[in-house]
Amino acid sequence: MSKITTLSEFIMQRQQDFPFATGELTSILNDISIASKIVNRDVNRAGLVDILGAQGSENVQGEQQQKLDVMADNAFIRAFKSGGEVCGIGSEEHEDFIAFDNEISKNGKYVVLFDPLDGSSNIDVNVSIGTIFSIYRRKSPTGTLATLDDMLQKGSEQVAAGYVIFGSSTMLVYTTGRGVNGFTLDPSIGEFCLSHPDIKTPETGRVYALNEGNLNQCDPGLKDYAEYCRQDDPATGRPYSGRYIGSLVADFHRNLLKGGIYIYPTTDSHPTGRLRLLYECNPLAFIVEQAGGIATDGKNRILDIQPKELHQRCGYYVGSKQMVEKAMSLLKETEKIQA
Ligand code: AHM
Ligand code: MG
Repeated sequence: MSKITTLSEFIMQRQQDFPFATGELTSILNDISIASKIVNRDVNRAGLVDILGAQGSENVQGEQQQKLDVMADNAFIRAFKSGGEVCGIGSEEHEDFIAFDNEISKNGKYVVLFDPLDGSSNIDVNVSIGTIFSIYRRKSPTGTLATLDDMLQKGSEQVAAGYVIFGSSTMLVYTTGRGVNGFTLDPSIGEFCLSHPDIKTPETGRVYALNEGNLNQCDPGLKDYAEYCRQDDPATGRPYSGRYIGSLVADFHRNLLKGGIYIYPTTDSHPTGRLRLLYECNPLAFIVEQAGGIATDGKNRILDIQPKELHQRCGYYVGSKQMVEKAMSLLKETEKIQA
């Protein structure tokens, strides 16, 4: 049997790769791992105890919050607040960012932006859901309260990002800009164990994931791309398989491992896109690039977009390099024909 490497061991080993590392980022990643285990426990019990269903309140995007959203949000905020390395957070569940107003946190060097439980409409039907996080160095001076500017940084400034998928097993996948590694939770020992070292996403794949119900509402070039995906061409493996879970982390995770493209374009009902740049698009873009893939809003590299507001949304095309490039070229061609 080969030696098991736990997430904590791995994080410690990696800390030694950074000569001046002080261990703060390491602590944040450990806090995330603990909060993830708490959320995992609650997600697993969701069908057993009476915590299913909407809590009755709406989040800032006007969507119904599920109880588990709130629980996950609380678990992560508690972890970051008590850890002392994080001076403030932005969460998909809160209209404003939260600056931790205590002496220890004010000295924290980092901010974390996160979606505590993405795909929450899937909770009631037992479909995979996930947590997504993104860590930045603060811009404001230590010793003061975190500011909005700390939160509104380009994705290229991320120092770490990752997600936890609560699926048939629970996995934590993260990057600090030196490749992508995946850890599977072994429930019998309560540890995330290195199961997917140095993940590289295939250059191309055979899966396209988009909500085809939106095709009449979006850029006509996308219809052309969907048509391309359905065409018969054994040389390129087409027709591709359409797979859309409707749970970003799950769709992304499958494509990362197997190859594929995930698309959520701008549509008539979501003219600026549905997914949030800071909580969803940036962290997954950092991961996909580290794994050899691409993430764009249709025109710009996601990681180059300067955010203007906390809950900013954008169109999203993410996945295997060749597939995203093909989608972009068809979008451009259709644009030219229409001009
Ligand atoms: P959420 O953050 O409110 O859960 O919304 C994000 C989710 C993604 O997980 C998923 O890919 C997408 O919204 C599904 O949207 P749609 O139902 O419009 O296809
Ligand atoms: Mg979300």
